[in-house]
Amino acid sequence: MMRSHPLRLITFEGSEGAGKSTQIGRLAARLHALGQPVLTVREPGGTPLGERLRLLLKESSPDLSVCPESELLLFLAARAQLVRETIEPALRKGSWVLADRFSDSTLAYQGRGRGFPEPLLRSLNELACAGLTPAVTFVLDISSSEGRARIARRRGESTKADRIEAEPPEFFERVRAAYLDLARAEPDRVVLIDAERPEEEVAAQIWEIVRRVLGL
Ligand code: T5A
Repeated sequence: MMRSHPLRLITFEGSEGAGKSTQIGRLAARLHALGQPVLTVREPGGTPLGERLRLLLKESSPDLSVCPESELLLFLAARAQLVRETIEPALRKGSWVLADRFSDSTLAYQGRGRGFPEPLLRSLNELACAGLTPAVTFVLDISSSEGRARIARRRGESTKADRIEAEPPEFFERVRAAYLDLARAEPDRVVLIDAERPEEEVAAQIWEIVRRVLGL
């Protein structure tokens, strides 16, 4: 299989409400302003199959039971489709790809959150990602209480938490710890960002790193 250019894939990770979508929007705008082609994608989602799987994965309903094994495989199915249908073709055309979650979400949520062993998840990720590794991964770090408060403010009173948001606080503490460990274990790729600061400050730090690491 033809390998895509690995250097233009940037992923954003972190707990709910950390500000990933917000920062992706800002970085995409900065790259656009420089005349750079940019594609933004989200996981699960980003393809017709992925968006349908997203609905199933987020639905919180007593009629729909999702065991941890099904959950894991559905996230991976969405990723496999996204890589082949969207990310690889965009990278081949020379576009930047900014991904709202990618393989590290599986390590954090299904690994530390649900308890699946890391070697298993790494080999499933290898299959789903066709060997693609992000050039840089920003982990937006936020306390689970602040992240949840942001989501609650955004959601308002009208809609209820989705299936994963409804997990107890300890689940999100484990997810956060997994991301911190990942940043320690892979410092050349994973950059930890304090996401409790104002949006503009976070964006400025990310932009500095993108410029420096990726040579813009
Ligand atoms: N999942 C996903 C897995 O379990 N395994 C996997 O392999 C994958 C891929 C996805 C769910 O799936 C799970 C993880 C998730 O539970 P999602 O709806 O895509 O669900 O949810 P998230 O990715 O968590 O995204 P969120 O929309 O919840 O959060 P974001 O994108 O991090 O935050 P954002 O930018 O929308 O901001 C949230 C609010 O905070 C404000 C924003 O304006 C917004 O209102 N905000 C700030 N406020 C103050 N200061 C700042 N610096 C702010 N930045 C943003």
